[in-house]
Amino acid sequence: MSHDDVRAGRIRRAPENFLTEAQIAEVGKGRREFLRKAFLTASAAVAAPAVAHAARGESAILELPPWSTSLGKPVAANPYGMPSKYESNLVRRESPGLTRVGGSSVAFAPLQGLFGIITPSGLHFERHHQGWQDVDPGKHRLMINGLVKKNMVFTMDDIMRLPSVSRIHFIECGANTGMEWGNVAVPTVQYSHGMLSCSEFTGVPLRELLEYCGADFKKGRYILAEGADGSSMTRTIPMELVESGEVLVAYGQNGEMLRPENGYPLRLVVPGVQGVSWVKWLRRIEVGDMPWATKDEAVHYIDLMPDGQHRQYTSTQEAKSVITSPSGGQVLLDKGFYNITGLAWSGRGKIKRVDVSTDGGINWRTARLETPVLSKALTRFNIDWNWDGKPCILQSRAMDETGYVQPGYGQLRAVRGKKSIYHNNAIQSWKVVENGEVSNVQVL
Ligand SMILES: Nc1nc2c(c(=O)[nH]1)N[C@H]1C(S)=C(S)[C@@H](COP(=O)(O)O)O[C@H]1N2
Ligand SMILES: [Mo]
Repeated sequence: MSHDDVRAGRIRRAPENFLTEAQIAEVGKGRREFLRKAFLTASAAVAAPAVAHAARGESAILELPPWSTSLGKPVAANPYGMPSKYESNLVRRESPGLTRVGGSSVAFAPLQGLFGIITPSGLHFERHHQGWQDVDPGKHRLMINGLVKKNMVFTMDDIMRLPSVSRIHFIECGANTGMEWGNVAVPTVQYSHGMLSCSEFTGVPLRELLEYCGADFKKGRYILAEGADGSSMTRTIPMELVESGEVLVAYGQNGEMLRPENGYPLRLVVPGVQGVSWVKWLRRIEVGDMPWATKDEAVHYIDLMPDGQHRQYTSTQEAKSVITSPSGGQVLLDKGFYNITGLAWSGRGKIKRVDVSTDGGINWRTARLETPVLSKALTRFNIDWNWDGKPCILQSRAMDETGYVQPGYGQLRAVRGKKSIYHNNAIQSWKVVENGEVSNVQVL
C-alpha cells in the first residue's frame, strides 16, 4: 500500500490529476491487479484485502529502513523549505487544450490533496492575462488620483510602515467551474473547482489610504484599480466595499510577502468578489463618480443570459461548495468507512450549513463545519460515510448566513441558461461505481 493510500484513508489518488477515459480505465485495471495480488498473499479464510494490508504492514515494521540507520541531513540544507519528494504529484496544473498561450492562462490548485482552509502559497491557483512578472519592490509605486484632495504616489516603504491588518479570505475566479455550464467537461476537482484558493492576507485597508488622500466619499462612489502588468487590468469597485474596511492593499500572504505569481509586491484584496477584481501588481487607484466600463468589465466577466442579453457587474461570488475527496479520478479501494471532506464558501459572509447527499440528492445529512468558520473564507466540512460497495452519487449543498442555498444544475440553468462562462455555483456531483472509481457527473 502506498503512502498516498494510507494518508487518504484508503482512497487511491490518481497518479496524474488529469485523466482521460482510457487512463481512468487503466486505474481500474491497476486496482484489480492490486486486489488479485492481495488475494494471493492472504490466507483464504479471512477477507482478503484487509489481511493483505495487515500482512504488509507487519513485515514493514520489522525492516529497518535507511532513514533509521543513517545520519540525517543537516539543518538549512534547504534554506527555503520544500515539500517532500513523495508529494511531487500535488502541483498546480494547466488544463490541456484550455488556452493557447501560457502567459494568458490558468493553473489550477490541487484541491483534492489539500487539508483545512489555507492554500499553501506555492499551490495557490494562478490566472494571468499577460503573464506574471517579478516586480522590483524598490521601483514599484502606487498612485491614488481622481476625486481626491491631493494625488499621491506611495512607495512600498510608505505602505509597509502604516498600521496593518491580517485577514483570511478566499479568492475565486469568476470563471471557476466555467467549463461545466453545458455538460461535464473535466475529470477532476482540480480542473472543475481549482480556480479557488484561501490565504491570510496582510496589508492596509484601502479606506485609510483614501482618507489620507482626502478622497471625496460623497461624489466618489466608485474606485478603479489598475495593475502594472502588460494586460492593463482595470476593474471598477463600488465604494461601499472600500468603506466597509474590507478591501485591502495587501503585500502579505500566509506570513510572508506575496508570491510573484500572486501580485508581488502589492495586490488588491476584495473579499467576496470574483478574482478579477483582486488586481495584482497594483499600481493605481482612481476615485470616480461612475463605473468605468473598462474592457475587463464590458466585454469580459459578463454573464450571457438565456434571452441573449449580457448581465454586467455580477461580481459577488454566491455560496458554493464541493466535495474534494472522494472526487473525480480517485479510486475507493474497498467498501467501508470514508471521511467525506470538502470546502464551502460564500461571497456574502459566513457559511451556515453544508448538507451532503450520497444518493444523488434524495436524502441529505448535515456535515460538520470545522473551525474556524470565517466570513468570506473557505470553510472545511467533514461527514462520516460507510460505503456499501454499491454505485452512488456524492453531492454537497451549502447555505450561507443570508439563507441563500446553493442551486442544482436544473435550478441554475432555468435562470442562467447553458451558455455562460462565469459564476457557475451549481451543486457538484461525483459518481462512485462498484469498482470504486469516482467520476464527474451532472445531476439536474
Ligand atoms: N494585474 C492583473 N491583476 C489580475 C489579473 C491579471 O491578469 N493582471 N488576473 C485577475 C484574475 S482574472 C484573477 S482570477 C486573479 C487571480 O489571482 P491569482 O493569480 O493570485 O490566483 O487575479 C486577477 N488580477
Ligand atoms: Mo479570473
